[in-house]
Amino acid sequence: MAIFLVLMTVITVYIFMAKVWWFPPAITNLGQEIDAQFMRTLLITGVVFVAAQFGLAIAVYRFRDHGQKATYFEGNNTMEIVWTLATVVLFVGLGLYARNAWAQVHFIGASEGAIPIEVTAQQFAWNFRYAGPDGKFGRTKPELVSASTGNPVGLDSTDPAAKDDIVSPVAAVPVGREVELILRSQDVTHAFYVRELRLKQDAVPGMEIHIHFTANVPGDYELACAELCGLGHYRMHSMLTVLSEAAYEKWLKDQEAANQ
Ligand SMILES: [Cu+2]
Repeated sequence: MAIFLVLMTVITVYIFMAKVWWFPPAITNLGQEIDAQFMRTLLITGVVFVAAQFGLAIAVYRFRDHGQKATYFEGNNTMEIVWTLATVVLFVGLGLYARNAWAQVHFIGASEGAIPIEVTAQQFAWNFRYAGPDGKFGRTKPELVSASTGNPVGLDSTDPAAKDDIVSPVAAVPVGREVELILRSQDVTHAFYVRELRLKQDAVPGMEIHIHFTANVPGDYELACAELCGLGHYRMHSMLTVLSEAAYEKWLKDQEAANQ
């Protein structure tokens, strides 16, 4: 048993240190902050884990059966207080360390110049709406929603502001610019999740939920639905493409032309 404990601990530590199964690199400053917090947490819990498992292995070996009589004692109040307090200090301390990253996502809104993109989730697809040249989202009506006739978000064509709105099944954003997502759902709860953004947020029917990010590295990143939302959940995914400013402008123009 002692040998098993030591082996299990060494293998576990190796898997984490060698990053055998690891997440892809973060592409936002916030993502890097979250990773730093993750590493802090992992380091502290890792030290506690190794100490606890080795301690257990030593106890198992030292107090193995020599035919001696077992004795009983009532516990140790000082030890109880010490490890409870140590746990409280660690938890609160890590929480305080992370408050800045948490606040950036949940308490601080997007800045003035952020590009708004409306994200509509439905079983089992994503749609992204851009406001178009007028910078205004046009009216939508639930009764006009019809994916099969090419109107997945229910754009109302009688509203002039809706005419230039761009709807796309994939998302493109310019590198280094802040983007504000407005998350909506047409049916059940879905979740927007892009690993490289380190951002996961539910889309809830009847709510508009705002999140924001600034992607720093161009590339294609998979967007997966992270909420079990029905039988087709496994295939509910899309792509987030981070483009240079010029390529982004061109992409928008192409979408406009395609939407005409
Ligand atoms: Cu979903």
